[in-house]
Amino acid sequence: MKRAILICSVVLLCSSYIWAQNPLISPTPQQCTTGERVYSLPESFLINGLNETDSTNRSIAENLLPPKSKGKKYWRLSIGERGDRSVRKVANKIPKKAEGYYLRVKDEEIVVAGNDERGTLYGLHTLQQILKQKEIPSIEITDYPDVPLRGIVEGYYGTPMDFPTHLRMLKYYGMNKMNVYLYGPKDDPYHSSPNWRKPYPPKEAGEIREMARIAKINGIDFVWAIHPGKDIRWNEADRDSVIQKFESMYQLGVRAFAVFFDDISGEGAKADKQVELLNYIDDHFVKAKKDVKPLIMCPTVYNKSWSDPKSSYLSTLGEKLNQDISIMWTGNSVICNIQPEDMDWINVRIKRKAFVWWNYPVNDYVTDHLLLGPVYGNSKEIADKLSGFVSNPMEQAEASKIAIYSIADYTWNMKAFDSDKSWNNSIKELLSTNADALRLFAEHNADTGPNAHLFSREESVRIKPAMDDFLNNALDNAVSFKEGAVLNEFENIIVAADILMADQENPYLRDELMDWYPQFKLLGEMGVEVMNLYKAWQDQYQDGFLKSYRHLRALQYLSYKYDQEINANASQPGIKTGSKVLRPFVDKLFFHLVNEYNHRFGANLATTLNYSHFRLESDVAQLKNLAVTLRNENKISVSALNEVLKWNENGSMTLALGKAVPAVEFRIDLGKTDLGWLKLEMQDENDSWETVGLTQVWSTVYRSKPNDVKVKAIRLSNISGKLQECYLKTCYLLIKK
Ligand code: LOG
Repeated sequence: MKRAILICSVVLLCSSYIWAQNPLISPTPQQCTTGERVYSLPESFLINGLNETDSTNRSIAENLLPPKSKGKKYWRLSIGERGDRSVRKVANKIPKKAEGYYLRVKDEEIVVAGNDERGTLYGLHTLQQILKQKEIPSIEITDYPDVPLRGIVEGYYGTPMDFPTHLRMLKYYGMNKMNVYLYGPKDDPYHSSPNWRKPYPPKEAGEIREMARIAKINGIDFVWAIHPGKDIRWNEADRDSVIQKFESMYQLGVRAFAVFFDDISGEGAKADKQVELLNYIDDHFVKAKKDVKPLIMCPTVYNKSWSDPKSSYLSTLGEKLNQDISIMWTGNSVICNIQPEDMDWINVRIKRKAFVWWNYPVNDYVTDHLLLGPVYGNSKEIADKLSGFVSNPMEQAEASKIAIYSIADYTWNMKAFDSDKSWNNSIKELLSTNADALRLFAEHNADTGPNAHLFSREESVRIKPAMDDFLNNALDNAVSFKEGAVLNEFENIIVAADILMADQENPYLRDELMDWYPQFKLLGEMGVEVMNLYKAWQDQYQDGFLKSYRHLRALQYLSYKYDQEINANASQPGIKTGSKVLRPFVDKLFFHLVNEYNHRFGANLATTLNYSHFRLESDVAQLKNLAVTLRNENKISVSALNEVLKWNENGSMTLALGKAVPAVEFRIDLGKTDLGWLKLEMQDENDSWETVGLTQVWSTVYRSKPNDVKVKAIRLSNISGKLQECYLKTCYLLIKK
């Protein structure tokens, strides 16, 4: 206890002092003390120990400052690992922890002493951060990670990051002291079906080789993952196909491997067969190679909500899978936060510490939203209950850095993790000159919107109380309640959007988010105008009211069109910003004021904002919360599902259209050609239901053409009398414009 208090206080001391100096060390060190003395930066280093450390550390150390030369003020820098002569004098201070290091700045001399090579690398990364200031304090840091494997699983559906982005991101992971990167983009055809058996073509092979090399020099294990379960046959030929593919990756320099069995059903999902294959790979490839890291697998049942108490899937893995193979786990559901008891639940079953695959900030299930808010929700007491913790990012790589920075911080030093502070720092790091603009954008682009996983994030937390107060009080014609703060927020949004669109500091971020900023600006403009509408109402200024009203209608339409046209090919198309607090605020205030106006003046101004009257109803758990959108004014789409859809016996899904609409064509792709179990019915204008045959077939897409009949609803039901496993790849109804 006494020790804990002591450590706490030194951390505080360090951070407050460091705050004054502006140096920022992230991830947060375990222990850090600063002394009274402050030095101005030396001009050069005389390095001691270069011959003993590895080539990566050597080149980082040599590039910190120019070498000692005539007329240049120099300091001595000693680097090395436990046991090296160069760091002998601090040998007893080096933490006996994997990847730990000790760093000291004292009397114009710096020592960086790692417990191992990677520890030294991390010490050098910390030193790089310290050297960013003009003046540095005397400092003593004892540091090591909480979680053994920390990093990224690029495992999302959608466009994989491109080659230059991969290289840039690998450096970022390394600088944040992450040590593992799992390569498994679902839409790389050589990772999954159809081409997992084939070697990469020369260009892609060259890129993987380079990625593995860059990962290595950044202290990261590059793990290449295969996803064979969609069409694997449990025979020797396919077993050898996996080994051969791994061998071809080994030839490219890959020294760590994973096998993912997520989002599959049928033959590939059998636990004993998976175990047999994995143990074979482990015994005949991984262990035989000597220089390959322990194998990692992602199970088919990768979260608790899918685990059937009657199934032996998880216990088979626990009992039969070689002990050195890691098992991944997303938590209680596909997308969720993790508590200690959740880890206990899985760990006893799989008889090892689970390797957490955290599905954040990934947005492949809500591609019309960005998840840029603070990282929060996971327990700070799970470090010793897991073997690894990796984050699945968004397709927007640069923007994902906001979350990645904090996940690196969290996994390094859980107890000290401060979500808001880490989030603020990540933003400054990503865009220093325009950090305020980016922070504003990020705080209003954090939530997922409605989704099948029922995952949500806080959004617009700072301004929400003022907006709630406004709606609760100002509408009763009382005082103009905190109007200033709300108006100011919208004005700032317009400015921030312009600044971000014109940003020159981080072109990667600007280009990636370029489609989002105009929508954000429109929202700011709507906000300002709805406040004008409110003022005109207060002042009983009818002309002003009508002018604002017309402008608002135009802005609403532009925002709607924008959402319809941009990001149109994504699985959940469109661009939403400020969807949790800001937009509902604008809509509610607009609706209220226009209604009041109509009431008082007997007018008939339109208040409808929601262009879509469509609803999805279902007793199938995975379907009931899927979003429905209207595209191009004639296509009513249900968002796709990535995972396997378990359509229960007698379960049905109804697309209710709100009124009778002239239907042209209905298409559904369930990833299967055998759809005898599915009944399609349509409800006509008179509310009667008629069964329609799913007849016309091409590829796996089914189509029914009801000759422009007017339909009020479409219902699909499982009539097979048993559970059906399929996907939901496409589902839409075309109507006449
Ligand atoms: C997939 C993953 C996807 C994520 C979020 C796992 C293990 N697999 O539902 O590829 O990015 O959820 O949509 C998944 O999470 N399936």
